[in-house]
Amino acid sequence: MTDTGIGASVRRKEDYRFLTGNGRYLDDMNRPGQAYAYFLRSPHAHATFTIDTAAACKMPGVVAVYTGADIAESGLGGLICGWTITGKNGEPHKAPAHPLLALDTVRHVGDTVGVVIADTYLQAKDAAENVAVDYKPMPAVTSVVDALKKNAPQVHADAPGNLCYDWEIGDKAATDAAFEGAHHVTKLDLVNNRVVPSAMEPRAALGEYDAGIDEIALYTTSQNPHVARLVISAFIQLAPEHKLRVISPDIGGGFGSKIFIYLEECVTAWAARKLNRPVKWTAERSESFMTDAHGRDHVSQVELAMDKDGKFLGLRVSTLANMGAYLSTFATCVPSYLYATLMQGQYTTGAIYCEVKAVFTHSTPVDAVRGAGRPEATFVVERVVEEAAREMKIDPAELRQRNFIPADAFPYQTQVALAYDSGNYAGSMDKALDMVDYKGFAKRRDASKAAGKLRGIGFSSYIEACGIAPSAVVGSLGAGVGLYESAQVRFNPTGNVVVYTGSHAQGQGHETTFAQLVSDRLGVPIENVDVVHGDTAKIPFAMGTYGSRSLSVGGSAISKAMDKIIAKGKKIAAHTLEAALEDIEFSDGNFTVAGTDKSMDMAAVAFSAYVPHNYPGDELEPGLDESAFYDPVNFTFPFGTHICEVEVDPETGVTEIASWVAADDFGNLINPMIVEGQVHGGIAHGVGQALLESACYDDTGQLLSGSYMDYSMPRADTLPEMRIATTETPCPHNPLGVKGCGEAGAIAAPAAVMNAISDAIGTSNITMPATPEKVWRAIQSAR
Ligand code: MCN
Repeated sequence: MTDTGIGASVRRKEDYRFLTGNGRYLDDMNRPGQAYAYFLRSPHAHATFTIDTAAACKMPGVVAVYTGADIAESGLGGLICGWTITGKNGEPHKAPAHPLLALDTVRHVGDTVGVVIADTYLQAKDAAENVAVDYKPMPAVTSVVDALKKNAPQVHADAPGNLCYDWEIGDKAATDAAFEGAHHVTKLDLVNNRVVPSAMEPRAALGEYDAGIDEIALYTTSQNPHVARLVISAFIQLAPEHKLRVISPDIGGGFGSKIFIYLEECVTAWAARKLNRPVKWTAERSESFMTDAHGRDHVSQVELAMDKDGKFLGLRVSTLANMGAYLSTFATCVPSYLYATLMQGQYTTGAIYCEVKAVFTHSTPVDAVRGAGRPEATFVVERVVEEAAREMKIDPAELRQRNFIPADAFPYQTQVALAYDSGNYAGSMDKALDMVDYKGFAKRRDASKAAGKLRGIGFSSYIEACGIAPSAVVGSLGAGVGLYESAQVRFNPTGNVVVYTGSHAQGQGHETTFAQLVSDRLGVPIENVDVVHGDTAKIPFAMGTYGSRSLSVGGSAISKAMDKIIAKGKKIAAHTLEAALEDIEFSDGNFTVAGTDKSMDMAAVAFSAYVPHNYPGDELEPGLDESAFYDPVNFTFPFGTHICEVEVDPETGVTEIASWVAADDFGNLINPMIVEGQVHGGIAHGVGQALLESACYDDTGQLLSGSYMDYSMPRADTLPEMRIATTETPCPHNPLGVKGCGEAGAIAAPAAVMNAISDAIGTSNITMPATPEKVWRAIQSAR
């Protein structure tokens, strides 16, 4: 290992730019003559409306005011969901229309009824006050449970009973049979609270039209610019597709919320062309709360059947999942294939059945937020396992150990479609137990007790399927597109390298880790490797970043492109050194004729590639610039055990996280420091959900926690020092042997926190977020 190669904790190359205020964020970008868009949002969760824009159009600086009728007149399509779920009845999910601007009915607070475009943002905002919208409010429903009740307000006429789909996975008969023979069954009712993604940078879009060539450049905060290009060009009827260039500059956090196609970017691009003038929009924070896709929001019942030794015989899960008012781009797959397929957990459970009803409500659309389905699955499995341990009076670590899939059982076909690639679950548990000093816990509990506090310990042994890709697999599960990744590795004549990657970072450090891959393999100094992402005019068609896929899929595409660079380099070296191709060996950045001291380094090969004098025609083209597309055969399956210790004050219900240890397995690590940072961020995310965060609606559908005055985020002092270790079980099917790490903490953490609180207060009857009030009440009810 070099000090900049694979496995080195290289400092992040991009941080100089970020820390010196030179990041290129969208709101800092301006185009000559640009106008500003202000979107008019519904204050009601459910209403019919009429709209009159005449007065607003006459306001100072106003360039145009558009409504749903204008959009419909232009023949623009609505937003679509790209993943089809086939229900128990054999029919596809219900997909009601989602117009870019509402036509005559609004279905959630923040639903968009019009857009004002003016010379300045304040003029647009002022004019919006003069758009006369006559709302006729109607009853609304925001809870999944209520939405399924008879006579509940209906969100869409073409989704009767508010049901989007009723779907199942697993063997129901075998699972029922397992329960019949069980010694003990543990049951839990669980709520997975709705969260707001809260990226530091709000969403933004800036459309610029070039009438001379009929092209739109759309700057937008997208995690996947090519998917945005494909979909938005179709929505706004700009053909051919490449007439839309999507540029997604530095992104200040996404956490999933910037994967989706949103109406604002479509309308901004469309209006820029219609007006032949750049149009810019940046969300205000309250708009982010109302319109960024939310996450989670499940209500579940789970039952675990065991034999007398605590062996897991069967798991039965029934979940209601909130879709919100409209289907966001990937909403349908989150509570189905990204959720129920993880119900095997790390265990050999013999039979599993999970059914999911996806439900429309008058609330903000729900889609993927960091973890997307997998935190919800881990929460279900790990909460019920911990409760089972308590009921069976078996130590929770021991109960897990009795049920772990053994290390020699991989690849392991689960009961719920997935085949785990590799793992050593007992190994990560052992490491975590060592770190936490499990034996010393009783002493620590006593010490807390002496100080008037309740101490608890909670485990979360999570598994996730990430590296979301295999095109064949996701296609067979209903995805509208394949999910591969692309890369181009381009040498310049002077021996430095530009990597064009289809992955796109929102803070994950790709410019460093991807450069490490190149430096390590091709022997180019890391400072001579630049990584370019986020511009459809520069990078090959690609699928972007989500599902912790960038290293395992995007990095593997880079690896494949480097294979081609080396193969080409060998040809150049063979020609230049007048040797047979099969005699050329490549290592440490040098091409050497085997058994001789004749060699050329990478820089010399690159220079030769661009200044050839006598390359033999068809056999050897000039240039050293190779592309690759990589489509893996399977997901990757990171795993680990997190152990959280809490201290609860029984007088106030305040929970303090006393310690956190984690033993994670992400296969081979490219940059351990970046990985650790990702795990820290993920844990903070999950702790936020467990202790603080909740998107709450009142009975009329108002988002009560619609600002940071009411929506509480974790801060540095919410978190303890986190001790993170890794085991390394390489992924067997990608060339780097890596697994994703970007979501692991958020997946593991909620269950660990809630298990620790339950242990401390002696009851599982507590829901997230475990606010002091709820904890205090749970303590009183358990007395
Ligand atoms: N890495 C590594 N070795 C490994 C695995 C990963 O060195 N074995 C490095 C990668 O090269 C990359 C980083 O760790 O620099 C994360 O890699 P990966 O797990 O492939 O995840 P992605 O880069 O695809 O990022 C997506 C993931 C997701 S899905 C969310 S949501 C998320 C997250 O990452 N959102 C984030 N981390 C985030 N971090 C920040 N700062 N901001 C967000 O919005």
